[in-house]
Amino acid sequence: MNIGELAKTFDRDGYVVVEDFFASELMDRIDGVIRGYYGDSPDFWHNDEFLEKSYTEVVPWFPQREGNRDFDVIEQDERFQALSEAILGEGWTAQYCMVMFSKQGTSGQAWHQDCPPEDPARHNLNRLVYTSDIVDEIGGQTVVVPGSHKQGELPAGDPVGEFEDQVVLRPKKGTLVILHGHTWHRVLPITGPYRFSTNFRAAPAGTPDDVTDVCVYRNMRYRFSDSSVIEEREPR
Ligand SMILES: O=C(O)CCC(=O)C(=O)O
Ligand SMILES: [Fe+2]
Repeated sequence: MNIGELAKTFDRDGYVVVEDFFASELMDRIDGVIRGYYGDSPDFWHNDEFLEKSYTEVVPWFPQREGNRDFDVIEQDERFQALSEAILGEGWTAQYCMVMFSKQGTSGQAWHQDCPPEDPARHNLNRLVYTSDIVDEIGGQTVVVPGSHKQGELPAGDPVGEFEDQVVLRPKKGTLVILHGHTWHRVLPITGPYRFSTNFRAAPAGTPDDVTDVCVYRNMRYRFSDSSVIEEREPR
């Protein structure tokens, strides 16, 4: 692994994919912990307006907030930390670990930016770990637009339409995907039984903890802290 090269790719594309970053046995163990937590049919916590407008159907879990220590070994991996530092710079901080679960027949996630892009320096970093293969038979592929972290606001328009230059990622078990919060991204619908990813969010020095409170979609800006649509967006 050449950390300098990976950081350069990240800076150019707004994301970088590293296959086989985590050992298969570790992934199997974490995968089991997550499946055990969700069981068969987790409940949704978002209100209906969010589900209806956002085309985003995920059930989040913050294991470390509940005292679960199974995920610490990933967070503490030295290569993981070194790559994070190369991308975020000195003084970066880990925010939280969040598992995002989607069940069969749900729409995945619409196009979004995790936080508003007006200040290019103010952003979160997604460090996404996949504990089992994302395959076309199950769906839930992660889609990104390369370089869009430097192109400002996600254009208003069809929340789940296609971009010409989009790239579909199919991360395998053990793959690490590092994704800039301003990069335009989405998750395709889930056709198989379920799909999840585990996100170790981090941020550059000085980033407020609530940097991802407002999410930018193609049809709205949504604020999670009070479950409200703070801006409706129309294509020009
Ligand atoms: O689960 C994924 O592959 C992407 C999730 C996502 O949008 C995020 O972590 O901000
Ligand atoms: Fe996201």
